[in-house]
Amino acid sequence: LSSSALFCSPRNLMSTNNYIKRVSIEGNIAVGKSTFARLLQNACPDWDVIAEPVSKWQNVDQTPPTASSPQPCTSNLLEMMYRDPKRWSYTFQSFSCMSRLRTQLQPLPDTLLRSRGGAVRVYERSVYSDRYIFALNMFALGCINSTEWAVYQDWHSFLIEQFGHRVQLEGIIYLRASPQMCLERLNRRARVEEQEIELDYLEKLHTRHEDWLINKTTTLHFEQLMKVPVLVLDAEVAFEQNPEVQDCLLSKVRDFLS
Ligand code: DCP
Repeated sequence: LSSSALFCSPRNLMSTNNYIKRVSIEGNIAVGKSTFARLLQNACPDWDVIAEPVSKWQNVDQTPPTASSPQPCTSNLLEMMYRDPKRWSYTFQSFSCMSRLRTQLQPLPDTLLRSRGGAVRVYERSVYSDRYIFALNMFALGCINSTEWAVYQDWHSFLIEQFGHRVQLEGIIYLRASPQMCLERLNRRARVEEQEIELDYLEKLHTRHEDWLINKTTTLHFEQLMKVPVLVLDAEVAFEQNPEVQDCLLSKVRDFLS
């Protein structure tokens, strides 16, 4: 089977399932994906917006709580990855991708499944940005070695072959802003694990987004992914406190999905 045969057409899903339109929001670190996802959820309450499971990466359970030790023992894999990327990048990238897939595979609530015209499910990032933005970047930086990269690609391709049809994207919303703006927002939100991130790292991630979503020069291993339409939204302007900009962005998303 070629990988394209493994992606059944979303329209065909209607005969077995109700139709689900899935889109992912992509963009650099701190560009505003979560804010935009919340905005979509408020404007379209019958859409199923799935947040990125960052808190799971910050709290990896080591041991379950017991009667004698009721506090669960957790480790912060996000912090470990930024502190020692050579040691922890592969572990982080495997855990973040698995936990994302698990979250995104959750069944849609029945009420939403029955929405007229089909349900809309919005993902904050995808298993594709995990691979073609972050893991690939860590490999290029030498923080994931060639054996780890071969292993990563092997299980990632296998998972997409097995589950790709259940997280298949019908569209990608690319929130695009300069790396300088992302750095400003990153410093403003001050997530402790990210305090050492420099402009250079955000520039590399920006180039990876551009290569994948605009220039289309990234080598993708899933034929269907190459055909997914991309809506590019200008995220340089702050939209959080600006209802006019929000309305404009929302109408572009509605047009894109109609
Ligand atoms: N991350 C990573 N590798 C991945 C996915 C995420 O290294 N495969 C890191 C980058 C960030 C953190 O995890 O430090 C969360 O990344 P996102 O860009 O996905 O989410 P943000 O919360 O930064 O996005 P936004 O501020 O746009 O909502």
